[in-house]
Amino acid sequence: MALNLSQKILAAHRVSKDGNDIAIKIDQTLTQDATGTMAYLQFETIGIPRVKTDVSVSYIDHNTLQTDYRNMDDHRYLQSIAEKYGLWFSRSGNGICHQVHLERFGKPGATLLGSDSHTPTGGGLGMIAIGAGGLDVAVAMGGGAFHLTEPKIYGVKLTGVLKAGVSAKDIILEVLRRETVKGGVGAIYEYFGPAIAQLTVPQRATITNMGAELGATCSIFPSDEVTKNYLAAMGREKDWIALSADEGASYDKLIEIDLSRLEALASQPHSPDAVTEVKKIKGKAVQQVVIGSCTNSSLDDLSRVASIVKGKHIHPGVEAGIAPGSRTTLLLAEKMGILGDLIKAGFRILESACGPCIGMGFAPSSGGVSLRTFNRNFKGRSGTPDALVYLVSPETAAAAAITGEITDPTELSVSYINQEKSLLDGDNPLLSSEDIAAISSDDGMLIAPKTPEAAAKIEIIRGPNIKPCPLSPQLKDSLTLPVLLKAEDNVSTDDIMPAGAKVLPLRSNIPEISKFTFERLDECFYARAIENQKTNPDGCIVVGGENYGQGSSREHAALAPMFLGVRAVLVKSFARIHKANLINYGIIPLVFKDKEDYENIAFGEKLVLEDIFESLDTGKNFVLKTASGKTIEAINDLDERSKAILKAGGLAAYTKSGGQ
Ligand code: MIC
Ligand code: SF4
Repeated sequence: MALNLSQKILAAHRVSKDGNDIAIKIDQTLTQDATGTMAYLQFETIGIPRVKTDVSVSYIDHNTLQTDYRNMDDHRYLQSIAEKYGLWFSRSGNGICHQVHLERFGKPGATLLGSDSHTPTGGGLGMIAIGAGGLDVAVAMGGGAFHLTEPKIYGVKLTGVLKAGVSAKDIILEVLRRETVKGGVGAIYEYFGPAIAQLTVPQRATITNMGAELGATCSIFPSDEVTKNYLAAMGREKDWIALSADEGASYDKLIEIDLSRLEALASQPHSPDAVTEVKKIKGKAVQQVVIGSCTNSSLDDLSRVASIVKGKHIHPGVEAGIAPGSRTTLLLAEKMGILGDLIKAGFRILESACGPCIGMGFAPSSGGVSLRTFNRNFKGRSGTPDALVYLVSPETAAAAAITGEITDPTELSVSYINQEKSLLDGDNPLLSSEDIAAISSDDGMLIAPKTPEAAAKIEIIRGPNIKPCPLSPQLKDSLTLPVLLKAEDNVSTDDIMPAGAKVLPLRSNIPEISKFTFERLDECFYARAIENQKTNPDGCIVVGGENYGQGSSREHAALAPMFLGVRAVLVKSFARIHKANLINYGIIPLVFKDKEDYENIAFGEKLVLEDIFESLDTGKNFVLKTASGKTIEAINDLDERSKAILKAGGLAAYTKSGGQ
């Protein structure tokens, strides 16, 4: 049978299948510092002396503001963990995890599990790269398989040729426009077609990265000559293999995009799928432009910006910043001379880290319009609650930086250095093969795994802010749960547990961070939950709409509610990673059988969830009784392993008792 590429890689890694639940072997893992501390605290409790993967990397890229001791305490903890347990350690300053992983470790045909939702960036190299909660990554580091619902595979056929000023970001924005932020739940997007040859690996990675915003399991490109040349430029040609779908392979759905007809696009506030053509919103005054994030911070991106701004100055009404994705990118940009062009134009050069993307500085002015090349524009994520954040390509961002208003880059007359070919192919007059080789082979900011003998002598360094992970409660057969929050559709994990400069330093301290739970939706939630714990030992329930828990993989969005007594979440539909995180921490994910029932539930009323064990044992739907005696049915679509995890009181307890 002809297989598509995703099916081939999944089949080569499958270790078991139970109905719709498949388990795959994980070759590589990555963590970043904001999710890493919890992942390694969990890993330590599993009690394995050394990671069992081919490659596991711990990156420092999120918490680099260091306004007090806490961030660096986390870094030191993570470095000592890497040294003790056989991991690579990417030091702060080396770059954003996904960009560095692409450059230094990603491998066609391999599987990668990362405790960050944008791990699918690796799909640009032909990997099955999936984002997950830290606990799932801890289990994978210990050699455990990763369990997921067997995904549907959607084919995306790219034809035609991009016009000048339109690029990879516009392709993924077009997919988002058609598919929406929940269109990809349970699916892999597999790109193919004649037009992929014109997309470099970093451009492909822009597309696979932002597939996370579709809710997708991951996205993938074939591994071809373009991939080979990229890996060769990174000094890693030996990691290359050719990979593509078989002739005649089929897909669960086919999407076709003619790149010749694609226009410059923008996601409007406050959702990545609120996509429109830039020309329809042009002329709007812009106060801020930021280029960077794991989506658009490659050398390709920087060079397109430089092509537009060279010899000009940032408009007086605009503040502009640029955060190159990695130290390698920064050094290559410097060698090519484009860094100078950006500095001369007036860009503030930010460090190679997540920075403004996760609200670590560079917050826009109040009510300000900020054009960003990032992947998420949820309300408040930038650090300014009423800012209007648009997600755009580097070309659209650069055009606005110069004109001071939203400007269609296709209307500018610009000669791009890299419209049709890679900057890294050795044919680039501004960058020789020798320069590329010298810069990309400098791994000075990566610390290699220690030998087992050296590792045995390492002491783990724990600062005062690093607190143990709280345990999930034991499950009861019947729970009486007041509705402490009734939320709308598309609640993001930023809404459940915000990030930003104030909250991120608390990622290793659940009691402290829990004070911010649901803060953006309801400032009183924490106080109410604490009060409820005094009178309702069973805990409480949260009710929500469609696509609940979209966005980040942060398990703090499950852990902190768990700590505050949330025992079940009842919604119209869930985002994949968040649902898995809830189960991992023993919170029951419930989905309305009849969505109309959402209207029948009042904030504050008590719902009684009955016969929980019977539902978990037999698979029958869950039943909740309202205060007025009405019955609400919730779908029980849990696979056998998820049921067992809930019964055990969470994944940690399940794993410790020998569960696979
Ligand atoms: C994000 O982009 O929201 C983050 C910060 O990278 C998160 C991870 C986290 O919350 O630490 C993600 O995407 O998973
Ligand atoms: Fe970092 Fe932003 Fe990428 Fe998340 S989306 S990994 S915060 S750059």
